[in-house]
Amino acid sequence: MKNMHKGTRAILHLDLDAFYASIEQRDHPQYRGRPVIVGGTPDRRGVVATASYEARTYGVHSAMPSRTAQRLCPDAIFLPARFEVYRAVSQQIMMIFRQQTALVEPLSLDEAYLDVTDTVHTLEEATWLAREIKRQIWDQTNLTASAGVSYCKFLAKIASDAHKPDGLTVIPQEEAPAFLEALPIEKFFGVGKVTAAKLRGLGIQTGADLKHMGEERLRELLGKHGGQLYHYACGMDDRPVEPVRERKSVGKEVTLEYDIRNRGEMEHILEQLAHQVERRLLELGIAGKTLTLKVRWSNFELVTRASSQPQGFQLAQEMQPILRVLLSGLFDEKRAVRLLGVSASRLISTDEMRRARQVVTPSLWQEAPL
Ligand code: DCP
Ligand code: MG
Repeated sequence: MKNMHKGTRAILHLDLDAFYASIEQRDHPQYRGRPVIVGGTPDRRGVVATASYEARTYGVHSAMPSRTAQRLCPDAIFLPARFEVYRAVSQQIMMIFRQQTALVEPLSLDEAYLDVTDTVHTLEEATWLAREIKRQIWDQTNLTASAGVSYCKFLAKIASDAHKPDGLTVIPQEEAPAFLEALPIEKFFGVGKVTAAKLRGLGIQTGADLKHMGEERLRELLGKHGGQLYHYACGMDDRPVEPVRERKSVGKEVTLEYDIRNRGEMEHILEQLAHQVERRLLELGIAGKTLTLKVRWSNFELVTRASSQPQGFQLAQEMQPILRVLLSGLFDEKRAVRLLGVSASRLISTDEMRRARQVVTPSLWQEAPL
């Protein structure tokens, strides 16, 4: 195989398969080969964090209400998440990545980009390296990962998703145009349900359609993101792999499909956002001391309101009452909202939070006879 062109990068994307569920099957052999769902229980309005591949054949997937999952797959085994274990495995795999290159950008506990341009000479070598990393993950953790190899982040990520589980997919630069032309728009980075529906409404189904539409029209339609999408459709993505920086906040926000005025609806959306923030906090083993609500009104004006919680917060149920108070400070029945966001900042570790919450039991109480 010929050497890579000067200036061409070699990017790997690695993503573990059914991460939480695979760890549960690894640690509980009696669940292997069976449909396992990690997440909230069906009776308590829980949601699915992830499902084993056995459960996925029934249509179960992440973020689905657990009750729906149980209906689809009555034999499913529901297990609570063990974040401490998942975090420890995550540290193991990130260590494997960092042995190969310092340019590791984790995206979540089980997923990272690696820039191995300086480690390999050819795409073929990059592929061997990906195989070697998969082998090391298996040897050290007994878990499988899927890998994608390409010349940019966007394609490396799509490649790792192409043949899950335990896949290894390479998209060389010369094959990228044909691959992208056939790619459904939903697979493009940043295209969610709303954008996809909008594009499909205009008859745009694939990367080829995006390309034909041209940069200008896409920009008119989707703003700055439209321009980015056009570049992706042309196989251009020069975003660098960025090793982690210190995290200052954990937040989630959503631009609504339609502007809303209804307070109940806003509270419902904030509840969902709080759950997503909770998940990230639990994954990272941290808590917040400041909770911020962000609102963008329909005229694009942006406002935030924050509340300080000295004992720290981590769970959605702890955030919800605070968010309701923050919302009532902003709510205006005459104004419509187009974006809502929730974020946690002034981050502390779970241990620090526990210590801050510890109430010293008076010794008198302990010694008092029953
Ligand atoms: N996760 C979650 N809630 C979601 C999505 C994911 O709690 N809505 C958690 C559980 C997953 C882990 O994050 O195990 C990693 O997410 P992935 O999207 O990589 O999904 P999986 O690793 O479970 O499956 P896949 O094989 O598709 O990567
Ligand atoms: Mg995964």
